[in-house]
Amino acid sequence: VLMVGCSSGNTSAPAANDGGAKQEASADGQELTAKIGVVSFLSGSGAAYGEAQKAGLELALGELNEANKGKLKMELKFEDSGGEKEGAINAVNKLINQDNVVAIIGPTLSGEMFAAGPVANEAETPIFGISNTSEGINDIGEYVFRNSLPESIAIPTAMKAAVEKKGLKKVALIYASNDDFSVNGYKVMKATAEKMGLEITGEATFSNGDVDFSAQLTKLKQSNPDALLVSALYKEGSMVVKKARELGFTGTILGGNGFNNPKVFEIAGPAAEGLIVATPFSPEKQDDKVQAFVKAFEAKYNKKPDQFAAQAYDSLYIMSQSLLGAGKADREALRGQLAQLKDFTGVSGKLSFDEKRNPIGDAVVVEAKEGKFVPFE
Ligand code: 1QQ
Repeated sequence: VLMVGCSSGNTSAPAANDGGAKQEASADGQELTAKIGVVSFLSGSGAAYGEAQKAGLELALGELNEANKGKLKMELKFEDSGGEKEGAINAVNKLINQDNVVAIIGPTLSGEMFAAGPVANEAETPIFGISNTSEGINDIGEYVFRNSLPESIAIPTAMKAAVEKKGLKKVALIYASNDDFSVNGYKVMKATAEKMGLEITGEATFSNGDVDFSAQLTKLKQSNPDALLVSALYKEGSMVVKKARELGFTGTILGGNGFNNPKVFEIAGPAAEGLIVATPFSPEKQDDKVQAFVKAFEAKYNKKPDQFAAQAYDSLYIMSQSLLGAGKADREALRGQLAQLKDFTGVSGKLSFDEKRNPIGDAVVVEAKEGKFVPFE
C-alpha cells in the first residue's frame, strides 16, 4: 500500500512545501505521478545545449509514459537558467519550493551545478546532472548524481588517440578562465600532457563572451605546437578554432565536451575539419539501442541527436527505473534508488558508478569530417 500521495479520500490538502512527499498516486494506488524539474541552458550563448537536452528529455518522456501506462506518469517542468549560476539557483529554488518536484535534472553547466547543487542538496532533493563533466560534482553532497562522463575520462582518451595517430610531441593550451567546466578541462588536458611527456609550448586564456582571440592565438602559434588543446563551450571554442585556422595554424586541434554540438560546424565552418573530440555518444554506433534512438529522434526532430540529447534521454530512463523501484514519488526514496544504481546501459553507453556516484564509462574519439563527427581512425 502506498502511504503517500493519495489524491483522493484525503480531505486535508497537502502543504505546498512538503518535501516532495505528496505527489499523487491514483486513488487505487496504481499509477504514480511524478513531477520532475529540469534546469537547462535554454537561452543565450549556449542555448543549443539546452535545446538538445530538452529534445532528448521530451522524446524519452513520450516513450516512457507510453511504456509505463498505469504504473507511472512523469511530468517535466522546464526552467531556463540562461547558463548563469544565479539563474540556476533561482530555478532550483522555484522547482523545489513552488513546483514541489520530486527531483531535478540539470543544470547544464558544471559551474551552475556547483552553485545550485548545494541548494538542492540542502533541501534533500535529488539533483541529476546530465552534462556536468567537471571533477568534484558528486562531492557537493549525497543528493547529487550525474550520468555525464567526466572529462577526466574523456579527454585522456582523446589525447592518447591523437598522440598515437598524429605523433604529437608539443602542445599549446587555451581555455575560458571564467567557466568552471573550461578550467577543469584545461587542468585535465595539462595533467594528461605532463603525464604523457608532451612539451607544453604555451598557455592562454579568454573569457566567455569574448569574440576576439587573435592576440592569444598569434602567440600560441608562434610557440610552434603540434596541437592546440581547447577547453571551451561551443560558441567561444568554435571561434577559437576558426581564428586559429585563419592565422594559418595547420596542426591538430583537440577539444573537450563543449564541442559535442553541431553548432560547432555552423560557427567554425570548414575550419572545424579535423577537430578531435571525445564523447560517450556517437549516432554512428552500430548498436540496436543507439540506432533505435537515432531513428526516433530523427523522426521527431528531423535531425541527428548529439551527446547532450543522448545523455538527457538516458537520464529520464534512469529516473523512470528509479521511481518504479521506489514505488512512490518521494524524494528520499528516489535518492535511495538512484544511489543503488550500479550499472546502466543507455544510448550513451554502459555506465557504472563508483562509491561517490561518479559515472565510469567509455568515451569514443571522433573527428569532424564534412560537417559532422565521425569515428577518429
Ligand atoms: C560542463 C560541460 C559543458 C560542456 C556542458 C554544456 O561539460 O559544464 O560540465
